[in-house]
Amino acid sequence: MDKTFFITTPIYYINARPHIGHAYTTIASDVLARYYRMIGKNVFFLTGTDEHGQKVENSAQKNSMPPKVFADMIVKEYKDLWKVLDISYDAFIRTTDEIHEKTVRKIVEILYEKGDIYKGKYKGLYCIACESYVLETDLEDKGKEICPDCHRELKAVEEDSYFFKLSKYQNRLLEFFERNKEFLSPSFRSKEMINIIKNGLIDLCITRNTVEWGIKNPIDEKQTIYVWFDALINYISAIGFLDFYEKKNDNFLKIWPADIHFVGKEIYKFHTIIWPSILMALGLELPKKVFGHGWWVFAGEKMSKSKGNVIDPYDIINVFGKDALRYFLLREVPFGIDGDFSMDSLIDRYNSELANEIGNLFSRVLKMLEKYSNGIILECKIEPNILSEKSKEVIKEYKKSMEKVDFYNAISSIVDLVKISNKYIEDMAPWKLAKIYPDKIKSVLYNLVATMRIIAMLLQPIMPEKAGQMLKLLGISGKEKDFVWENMPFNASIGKIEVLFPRYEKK
Ligand code: ME8
Repeated sequence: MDKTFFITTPIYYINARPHIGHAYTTIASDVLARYYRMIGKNVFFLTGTDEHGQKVENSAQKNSMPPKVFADMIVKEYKDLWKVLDISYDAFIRTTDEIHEKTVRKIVEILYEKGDIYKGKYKGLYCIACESYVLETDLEDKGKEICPDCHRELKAVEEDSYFFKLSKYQNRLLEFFERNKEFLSPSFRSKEMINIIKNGLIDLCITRNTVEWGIKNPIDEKQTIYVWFDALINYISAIGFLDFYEKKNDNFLKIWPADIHFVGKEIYKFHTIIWPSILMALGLELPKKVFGHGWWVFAGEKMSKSKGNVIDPYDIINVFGKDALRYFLLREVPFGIDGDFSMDSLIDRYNSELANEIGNLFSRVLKMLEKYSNGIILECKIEPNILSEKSKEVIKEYKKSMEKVDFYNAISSIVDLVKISNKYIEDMAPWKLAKIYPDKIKSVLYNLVATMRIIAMLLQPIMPEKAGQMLKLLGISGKEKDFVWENMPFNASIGKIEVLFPRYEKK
């Protein structure tokens, strides 16, 4: 049997509620998971939450809650949102899960025994808020000890710490990048990583002495493990690495390596330098791809919890519906680059494509079917025509785009097919045919309905609920997967006509 196609999202920090940015990555992962399931692959789709560290401890304190109780509350918000958005994950890993904690501790022990983790002394500057050590060379203003990320004052520290030998993997990593041009997408991001590696990697301090809320270091229980070292391991703790290591249970190898790690562009460095090095140290295969997508910005600034300029997904879902949100996020901007979020562009996209093109096509054709054939798809001779030809082209283009993780292009090709179908109605003018050639109208309506079945099918990963409703409207139940235009059955009886996407009038 084929290897399971393994898709992951980042595990999200739980210091605040999920916003559009988190929904974006998770929706993209879900669309790809649904696409691969639709074409018959076994898929394992993993998401989860990153729950340890100072930031979470601080947020919990502000809310007067113990960190785990606070975490449970935010995790529920994530799970509720994923349910509303129809996210079809197979597993949800929390870094506070026992299996995860055990796996992280085991990995620290394995690498310590191997000599890839060693005890040393860290002397330098530390940002408490970011939980990161800052090099003198990274200071923005050389005279001022201010964190380059959060701009808070840095603390000078000297303490016993444990280090992961990142430097040891530098050359192998460079070779890997050079041999695997597709590893980091979009490809323009690879150059930057290659330069970082070429400039030399220094060993990574993986323990913290001042952080309470975290996984204890098995070698020195007074310390906690650095959140990023803890978090990256989720990708294997969730799929049975421990059982594989301790009991030789090879279910793990049916899923690992990841086929794609979806991440935002601010964290692909962790995923393409630190994570592969940890995997090399463990003797495991490296992920096939890390996709570093762009950011949603708001009025030019990155949306973030700390800036307080975040868009609440429910504000959109409650007005336009979950599928419109799924569609918009992947349709508005090519996946690799940044996008400026605005309500005006959402409304324009919704009205012009969902209401006026897709919705209109369905309502016009269904009304004609009611009027001219009692709501039944009548038998007729099936002949190649512009719509069958265009459908075949679009199916090819769509598959190619999905496999390149180019959601924008995949959706554009569907929209093209919809536009051509609407134009076909104008050109054929069935209302005129009805009077002169009553037989010809059967084929025209069949051609339209067969194309609409393909449109609905292609939309299934993107708008699962609406696509299901479209198929029902065409009188076909169940999930269609065949992609054969001619497979639209005769005698299907259309459902009760409903408006798929009511037009939104700007207030
Ligand atoms: O970084 N636009 O968690 P996090 C697009 N726990 N995507 C955005 C976004 C925006 N404005 N804001 C957030 C962490 N995202 C770590 C990850 S993985 C082992 C550990 C998305 O809660 C995007 O995917 O800060 C980004 O990488 C992720 O949320 C960061 O989530």
